[in-house]
Amino acid sequence: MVLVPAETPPEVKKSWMSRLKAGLSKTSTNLTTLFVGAKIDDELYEELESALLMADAGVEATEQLLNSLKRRVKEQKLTEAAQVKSALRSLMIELLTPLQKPLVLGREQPLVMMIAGVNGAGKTTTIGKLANHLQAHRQSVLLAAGDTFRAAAREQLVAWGERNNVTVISQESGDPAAVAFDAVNSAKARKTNVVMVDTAGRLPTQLHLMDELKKIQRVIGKAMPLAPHEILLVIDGNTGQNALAQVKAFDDALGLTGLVITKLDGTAKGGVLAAIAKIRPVPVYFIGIGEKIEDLQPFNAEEFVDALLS
Ligand SMILES: Nc1nc2c(ncn2[C@@H]2O[C@H](COP(=O)(O)OP(=O)(O)OP(=O)(O)O)[C@@H](O)[C@H]2O)c(=O)[nH]1
Ligand SMILES: [Mg+2]
Repeated sequence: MVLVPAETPPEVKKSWMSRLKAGLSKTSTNLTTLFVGAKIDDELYEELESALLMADAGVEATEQLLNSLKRRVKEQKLTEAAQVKSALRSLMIELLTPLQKPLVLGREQPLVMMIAGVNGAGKTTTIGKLANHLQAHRQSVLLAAGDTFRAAAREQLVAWGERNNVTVISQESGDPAAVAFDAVNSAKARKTNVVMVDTAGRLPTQLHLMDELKKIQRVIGKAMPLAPHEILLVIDGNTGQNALAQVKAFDDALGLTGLVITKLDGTAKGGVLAAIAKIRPVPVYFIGIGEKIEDLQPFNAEEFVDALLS
């Protein structure tokens, strides 16, 4: 069983798309106005290069897109700026499509997911939204409050648990690895489908905290061999080029299986997905487009590019 975006009612989807478009509107204005009434010349390519770099697409992805675009314009003998824009659309979809991968459910019981990321990226909120999403797909859910540093963090997860009517395993002042261990064992006993382990925010440069994450991962494996099955990194979509550094660092430490990009409803630039696709293509399972429980949507490359280029 997989998570299928097709089950989303059309009116909900429309509001998602408009929020995503609004969030990415600055980038999309930069990327689209340069084509208006333009001639296909060096100036057009230079403006496009600047717009892509400003959108945080990074040097490598920008270069690849420009080179492929020039080649395509030549091969297909394109003469109108609008045709070039549409060729860019196809190339961007090609670049981002490898990131589009569904989260496959039901392959383990319980399916154990560990959620990591820097401070304030949206980990706990994403877990709350995901709990709702998974329940809509008839999965029972258990949450582990692995952010044991702050009482407020625990309470925040408990509140999401109450909103979703889901049990939260927590300890007053426990070791996060022990909380995760208990949660997995409890899910095994209760035959729960999915366990999500929340973790405290940390910078990849805080080596002792990265070691702590590795310990949580290792200890989960003691409760259930081959778990955690999913290791998700949550990234704030407004982070810019540093998002790529985060993906690399957390992937090197933990072996990421997926990403969630949050806050794309804000003032995110969006281009960083191109940089991720080019340099470290970890699948993007979901994007966050708001603070509410329903504001999570599976990543779709074509929809995303259309939000960027329309
Ligand atoms: N607009 C918007 N806000 C979001 C989104 N996701 C999360 N937030 C907000 O971002 C803030 C931080 O979210 P948290 O879920 O607490 O982030 P966290 O990664 O758990 O933070 P720490 O545990 O402190 O590291 C909260 O105010 C959330 O409501 C989103 O997709 N859009
Ligand atoms: Mg949190």
